[in-house]
Amino acid sequence: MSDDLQHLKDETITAVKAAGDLAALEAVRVSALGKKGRITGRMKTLGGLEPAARKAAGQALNALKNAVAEAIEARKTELADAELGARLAGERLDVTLPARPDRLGRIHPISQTMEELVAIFGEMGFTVAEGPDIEDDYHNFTALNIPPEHPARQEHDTFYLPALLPMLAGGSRMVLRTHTSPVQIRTMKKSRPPIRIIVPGRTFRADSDATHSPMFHQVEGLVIDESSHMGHLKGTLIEFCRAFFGVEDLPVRFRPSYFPFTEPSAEVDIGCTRADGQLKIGHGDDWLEILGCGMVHPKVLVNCGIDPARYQGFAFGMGVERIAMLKYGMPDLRPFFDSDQRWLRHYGFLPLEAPSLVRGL
Ligand code: 2NL
Repeated sequence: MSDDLQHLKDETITAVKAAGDLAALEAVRVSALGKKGRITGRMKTLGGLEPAARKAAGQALNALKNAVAEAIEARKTELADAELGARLAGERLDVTLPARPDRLGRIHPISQTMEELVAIFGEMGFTVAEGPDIEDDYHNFTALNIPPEHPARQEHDTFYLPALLPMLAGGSRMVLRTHTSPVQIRTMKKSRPPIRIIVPGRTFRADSDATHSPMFHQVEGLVIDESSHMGHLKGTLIEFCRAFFGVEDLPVRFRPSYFPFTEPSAEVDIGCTRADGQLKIGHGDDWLEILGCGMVHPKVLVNCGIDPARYQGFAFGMGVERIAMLKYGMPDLRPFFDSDQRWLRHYGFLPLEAPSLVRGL
């Protein structure tokens, strides 16, 4: 190789090695091998040479061209590797860092309370049943022995759906369920006793003030077998109240009441004190109503195809918002469904601090 060519090679390869990034390397490539590049320029002069000289010069130039192209490829790989390395270093994540406490979400008090109810009744042998929010008039009212003229059926208490598909409900309009009882009706219709279920879920009534939300939650329970009686009802609900409020000797009282779907019926109160505007659950001279219950009415059993001469049982129902407010000292119902982050941070539960049956409620 001529000194001249050697010089061109050294210069070009030095420039290739000095290129600091892919753009600089491309500039070097164009200046050497591009249309107007120095090596390309030399190639163009070959035509004017004698055949013998042309062959030798051609081989030398080709070797030079290949050496430069090879050096460019090698440098390109080096630069790409370095670029990737720098990006990876910049994007490094420490997955072992603890979560930021201010970014943690919260479990909504309704979810938390429902889980507590499921845990307590689950320990007692109940399973969970669910059903649709939209019901027909029969499952929400008629099967439950609620008469046609009952005030709950009135337009201003119940959300009726537009009569778009009357054939689906046998001519009557569909409703947003006003309680979770239709799920018990459906369960009794489709299964044989013994039945032991609780039914947590969303319910709807056309009511809105400081203590009523048009959408709220209930948990109802149902036991049907050949021998469960009022004594079992009382034992189950006393045990439930004591587990839920975490007071071992909590006073519990059964007060006669009326529901169309149970006979006899009772309301359940727990002992409390109201001293200087402060409510304290547990003991004292006052009572607080927390749920309703009774022996399932024979007419309801018949409506569900269950023989009341052979089977009997009890049912109960409670409002989830109400018992959550009592247990966790929440003064107002309205923020439950405002999705206000400050309220949720204050009253919501962290997964690991949430009370559970396993660790003692
Ligand atoms: C309350 C009272 C109650 C029931 C719900 C029920 C369901 C069927 C048959 C018989 Cl399918 N009873 N449920 C019984 C008594 C009371 O709820 O105050 N709820 C918030």
